[in-house]
Amino acid sequence: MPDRQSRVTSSHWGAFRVLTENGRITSVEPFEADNDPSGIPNSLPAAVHHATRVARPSIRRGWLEGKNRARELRGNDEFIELPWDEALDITATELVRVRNEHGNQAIFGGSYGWASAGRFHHALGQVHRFLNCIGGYVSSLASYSTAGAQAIMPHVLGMHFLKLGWGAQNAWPMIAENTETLVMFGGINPKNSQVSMGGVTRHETSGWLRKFADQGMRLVNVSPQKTDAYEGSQWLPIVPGTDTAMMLGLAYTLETEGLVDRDFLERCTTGYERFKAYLLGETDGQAKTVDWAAEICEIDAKTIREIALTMARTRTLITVAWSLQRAQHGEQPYWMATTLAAMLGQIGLAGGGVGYGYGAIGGIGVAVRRLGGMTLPQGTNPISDFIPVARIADMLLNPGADYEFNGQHRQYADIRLVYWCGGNPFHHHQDINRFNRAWRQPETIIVHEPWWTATAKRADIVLPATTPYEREDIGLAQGDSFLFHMDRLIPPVGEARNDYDIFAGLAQRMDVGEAFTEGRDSSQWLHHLYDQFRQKAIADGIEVPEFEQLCAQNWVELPIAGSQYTEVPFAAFRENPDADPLGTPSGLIEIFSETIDSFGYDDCPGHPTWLVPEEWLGADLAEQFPLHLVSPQPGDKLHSQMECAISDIPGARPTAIEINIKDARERGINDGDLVRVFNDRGACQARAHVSAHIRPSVVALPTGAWYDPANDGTDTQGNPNLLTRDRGTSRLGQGCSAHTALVEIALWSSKD
Ligand SMILES: Nc1nc2c(c(=O)[nH]1)N[C@H]1C(S)=C(S)[C@@H](COP(=O)(O)OP(=O)(O)OC[C@H]3O[C@@H](n4cnc5c(=O)[nH]c(N)nc54)[C@H](O)[C@@H]3O)O[C@H]1N2
Ligand SMILES: Nc1nc2c(c(=O)[nH]1)N[C@H]1C(S)=C(S)[C@@H](COP(=O)(O)OP(=O)(O)OC[C@H]3O[C@@H](n4cnc5c(=O)[nH]c(N)nc54)[C@H](O)[C@@H]3O)O[C@H]1N2
Ligand SMILES: [Mo]
Repeated sequence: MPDRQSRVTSSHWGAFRVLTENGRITSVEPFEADNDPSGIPNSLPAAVHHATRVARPSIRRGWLEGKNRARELRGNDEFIELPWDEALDITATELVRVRNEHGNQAIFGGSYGWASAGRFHHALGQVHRFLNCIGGYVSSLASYSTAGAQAIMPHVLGMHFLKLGWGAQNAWPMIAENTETLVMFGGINPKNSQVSMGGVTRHETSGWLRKFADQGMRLVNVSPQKTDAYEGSQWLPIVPGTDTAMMLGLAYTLETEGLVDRDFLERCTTGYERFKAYLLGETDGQAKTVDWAAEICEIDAKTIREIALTMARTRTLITVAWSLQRAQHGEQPYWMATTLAAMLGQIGLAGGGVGYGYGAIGGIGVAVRRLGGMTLPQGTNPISDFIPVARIADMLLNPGADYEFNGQHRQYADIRLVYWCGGNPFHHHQDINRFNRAWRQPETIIVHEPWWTATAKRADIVLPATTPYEREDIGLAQGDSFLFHMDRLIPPVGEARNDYDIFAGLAQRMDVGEAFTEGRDSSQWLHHLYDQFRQKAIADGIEVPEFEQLCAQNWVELPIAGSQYTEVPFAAFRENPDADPLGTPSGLIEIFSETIDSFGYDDCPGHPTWLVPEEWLGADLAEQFPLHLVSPQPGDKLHSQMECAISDIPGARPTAIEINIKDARERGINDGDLVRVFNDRGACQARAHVSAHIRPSVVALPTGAWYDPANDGTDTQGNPNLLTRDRGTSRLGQGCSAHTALVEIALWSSKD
C-alpha cells in the first residue's frame, strides 16, 4: 500500500474520495460527478480511527464465569479480550451447544440493520448464509422503514411494496414535465435523500424540487415540520397521525361536488361503493366532511376544500412519506392515498396518481434502469419461522405467545441465542427500557461490530468487524448508474476481521467450512460474483468492464440512465385492466378488500378508515403528556453510524429537539437549554432547539444517538426510542409505530 493515496469509494450516502496517509484516513473530498454531495462522510476520518473501535474479540466476564450467565449484568459488565482462535472456539462451541439442546429454532438471526454498502461484504447476507449453513435460524420479515406498507399495498395494488416503490412510480423528469400540483404528505425532504441502500451517486432530489418550484408547480407540504419540503412550498402543519382524516375530507369534497372520475372507478377499482357508504356516514353516522376532518387534523376546512378542487382540476401527484406508516394504523394513510388518487382518476397518467417514499431515499424517482444485483447466495433456511421485524421484544419477552399477522395466527419462538451482525437494535428499536428487559432473556448474544455501540456493549461475545475502508468490495446500487471498485484503503483497525472471515472461521470449526466458503476466499468470491453479474449485464446488452479494468479505473458510469425507464406507471393497466390486471384477487385496485375484511381486524378493517390512535394530540393522555414526538432520521448521518465522531463535537450531544416557540415559552425553555423529555415509558436528555418551523404541540427529536443511560435510566445522549411505543402498526402489518408517541418536556434541573 503506497504511503499516500486518493481513491473514490462508495457508501450508503454516496460516493466520495478518501485520502489516506501511512495507513490512516486523513480526509475526504466530494466525488466529482455529484453536484450535491452529502456532508455525512466528513465524520469518517475521525470515526474510523476512533477510540470506540472494538480492538479485539471480547467476551463478557459474567457470561464466561457467572451463574446463569449473569444475564442481568448485560450493559454493566466488563469484557475480557481474547485471541481470535480462542474467541472463535468459544463462539462455535456455544452455537453447537444451543443447537444440540434447543435446535436451530432457538437461534434468532434476523439481525436487522443497514450495515455498510458494498456488494460482497454485506453483513446481513453474510450472517444469513452462515446461519443457513449451520441448520437455519428464526428470521425477520420486512423492514423498520416500511413494514406497514409492505403488508397493505399488495392487498391494494397487487404488488410487493418494494417493487412498487422502485419500479411503478413517476420518475422525476416525468413529474417535472407533467405534474401541476404536488401534494406531499410528510413532505419530500432532501435531507433523507442523501442516502440510499447501497449508494446514491448523484444527489438529485434537491435539484428537482428547486426546478419544480421555479417552473411554478404548486407544492403543498402536509407535515408537522416546515423543513420537510422545499422552502417555497405551501405548509399545512398537520396534527401527526391524522393524515387519513384529512384525506377523507378531500375525498368527501370530490364525492359531494361531483369531481369523482366514475369511469376510472368503474373500470379500474373494486369496492368504491362500500367505501362511499362510510365516506358519506351511511355506515357509521358520521359524514367525513371537511369540517369533520378539520377538527381532527387542524388544517382549516376552507383549505382542505380548495386543495381538493385544485387536485381535481389539475394534473396532481399525491406523495406519501414512509414516516406516515411508521405509526399506529400506518396502513390507513397508504390505502387512503391510493383511494384518493383513484377517485381523481389520474393513476396511469403521466405525472398523476400516487407515489410513495419520494425523498425517503435518494434512489426513488430516479430514471435509471434497474439492474439485477450482485449478491452472495444465502442458501436456504431450513427453519421457516420468522417474526415481523419490529416484534423482537414481544418475541423475546413472550416465547410461545400467540399473535396475529396479515391473516396468519402465529406463535413466537423460544429464543436462546441472538446473533446480530450489521445493525444496532439499541438505536433502532422502540421503548428501549422494555427492550432492555427483553434483551435479558436469551442465554447468549453474539454481535459483530466495528464500534462499541450500545448493542455491542450489551452483548456477550463481541467480534470486531472491519469497515468498508479496510477491505475490497464492489459498489453498485439499485437506482444508480455508477459502478465502483471499492479498494482496501487502510489495514484493518486493531484486530478487526471481515465478517466473511469470521464466519469462515466459525464454519470450519462447526464442520461446514466447505459449504460456507465453497473453497473461495473473499477475493475469489468477489471476482466470481462480479463475473456472474458482468455476464448477465452483457447478456442484457449493457457493457460492463472486466474486474481488472474496473479496478484500474476505480469507477465507471453504466449506460442505464435511460428514457425507457420513464414509462408511465400503471398506464397499461389503466388502458385495459382485463389485459393487464394487477396482482390483487380482483385484478383491480382494491378500495374494499374482501381478503382484509375476512381477517376481522378492528385495527385494519376492509376499507381505508380513520381509526383513532392511542396516542395523539386528541387523546386523553395528552393532558399529562401534551406534546407529540416525531423522531425523524438525522440529517448529519445515517442512523447511529459514525455517532462516535459526531458526539465528540462540542455541544452536539445530547441531540437537539425541535420545539415550537410557544411551547418553549410556556415551559420557560430557551434555545440551547438542556431539557428532559419524558413519558411513562422513559426519559432522555436533549438540547432545546426553539423554532417556528414546527407546529405547536409537536416536537422532533431525530434518531441516531448511542443510548447511554444515567443511573436512573435517563438516556444522556438523546435517543428518542426511550419514549417511543413498541406496538405493531396493526395486526395486519405489525410494523414499527415509532411516530405515535406523546411526551412532556421540562427544563433540566440538577435534581433530575
Ligand atoms: N424512533 C424511531 N426509531 C427508528 C426509526 C424512526 O423513524 N424513529 N426508524 C427506523 C428505521 S426506518 C431504520 S432503517 C432503523 C435503522 O437502524 P439500524 O439499521 O440498526 O441503524 P444503523 O446505525 O445503520 O446500524 C448499522 C450498524 O451496523 C454496523 N456496521 C456497519 N458496517 C458493518 C459491517 O460491515 N459489519 C458489521 N458487523 N457491522 C457493520 C454499524 O456500525 C451500525 O452499528 O432505525 C429504526 N428506528
Ligand atoms: N440523512 C439521513 N437520511 C436517511 C436516513 C438517515 O438515517 N439519515 N435513514 C433512511 C431510512 S432507513 C429511511 S427508512 C428513510 C425514512 O424516510 P421517512 O420515513 O420519509 O423519514 P422521517 O425522517 O422519519 O420522516 C419524514 C417526516 O415525516 C414527518 N411526519 C412524521 N409523522 C407524520 C405524520 O403523522 N404526518 C405527516 N404528514 N408527517 C409526519 C416528520 O415531520 C418527518 O420530518 O430515511 C432514509 N434517509
Ligand atoms: Mo429505514
